[in-house]
Amino acid sequence: MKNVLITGGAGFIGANFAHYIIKNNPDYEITIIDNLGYAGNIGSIKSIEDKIDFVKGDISDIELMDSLIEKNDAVVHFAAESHNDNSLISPWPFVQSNILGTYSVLEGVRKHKKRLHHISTDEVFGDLELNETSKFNENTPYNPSSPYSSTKAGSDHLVRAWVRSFGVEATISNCSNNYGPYQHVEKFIPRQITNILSGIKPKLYGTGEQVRDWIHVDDHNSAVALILEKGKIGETYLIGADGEKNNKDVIEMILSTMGKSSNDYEHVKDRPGHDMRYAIDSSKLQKELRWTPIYKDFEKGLEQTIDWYTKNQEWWKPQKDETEAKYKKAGQ
Ligand code: NAD
Ligand code: TDX
Repeated sequence: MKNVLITGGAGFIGANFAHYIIKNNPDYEITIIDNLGYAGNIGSIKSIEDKIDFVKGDISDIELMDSLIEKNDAVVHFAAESHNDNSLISPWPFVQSNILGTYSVLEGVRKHKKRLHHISTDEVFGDLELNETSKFNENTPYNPSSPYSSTKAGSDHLVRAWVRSFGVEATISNCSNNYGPYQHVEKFIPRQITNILSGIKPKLYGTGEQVRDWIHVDDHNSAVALILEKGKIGETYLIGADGEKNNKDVIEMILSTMGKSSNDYEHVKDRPGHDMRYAIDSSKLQKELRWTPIYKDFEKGLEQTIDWYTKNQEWWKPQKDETEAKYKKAGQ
């Protein structure tokens, strides 16, 4: 397998995946398709522009996807509307990109008999209680809470149906919360880092007791690359690195790492339907494919991420004012 089509490769995880593949699998030929919506940033793949083909287009364009998929051996499908808060204001783009877009990808791989790896989220399982120890695994029933997670759940079901009904050669992975370079400033960790760098107080939703299971984006992507090569067709793999932390602890860690007082933040309006806790049991991936994460120290990974946002202000500054204006309107 050599020619790989990455959907959503100008977004956070897809762009990091392209960088990862160019570094670790130099025999792959990469094509990226991205519609460069608000979350797509061509600057994220600028340093590898001579090593990839870039196509600006929409994944729900069936004819375009058909022609791109025909020319490639495999598709790694990252493209999606990805932000919960946006899905609570305007759900339609989520239905369009996440459901119709995935349908279009599936029809392309079905027609041309190509390999697909579909990227999904742990949010399809809903949430766990704060005071329980259980984690999500591959047998956890689907129970999504938000328009975002329900459209991702819908896309997973489409993939499974295309595998069973049409013999499409696909795998699925569901990962926990990613952090690292090139993440849009609307997301929790980059929002707080760039707030501090802009002289704005970090914003914590509600009490901040909600728990997220943090994983460095390179660990997510090493797992995706492994599943693409060695994953069993039709299987789902959960990706996580035992990184549970509550939001209050993370915001305090960011403040103190950046030399500020750890209580120098504001509580703002909580997210409606806010999921309480996510936690991944990734033992299937670790045992069957021998995957292991590298970034085991969250504080160190966070320091590197803070350093990246400090040194790459020209990458995020153009999006900052618009993003904060949107949050201000929502009381957050
Ligand atoms: P992102 O919003 O940063 O990137 C998504 C990219 O897809 C953007 O570049 C956007 O322009 C593109 N895109 C969206 N709709 C498109 C369309 N119709 N046609 C073409 N391009 C389109 O999101 P991300 O955080 O990089 O997430 C990537 C994938 O990983 C998503 O499928 C998401 O559900 C999944 N995921 C994300 C996380 C996380 O913590 N960020 C965790 C688990 C799974
Ligand atoms: O300013 C903020 N303050 C705050 O307290 C923001 C933006 C968020 N939060 C809280 C909400 C969540 O509990 O931080 C937590 C993380 O928020 P997000 O970064 O919006 O991530 P989340 O909603 O958990 O979803 C993320 O992980 C799973 C990604 O955005 C999804 O694409 C992925 O599927």
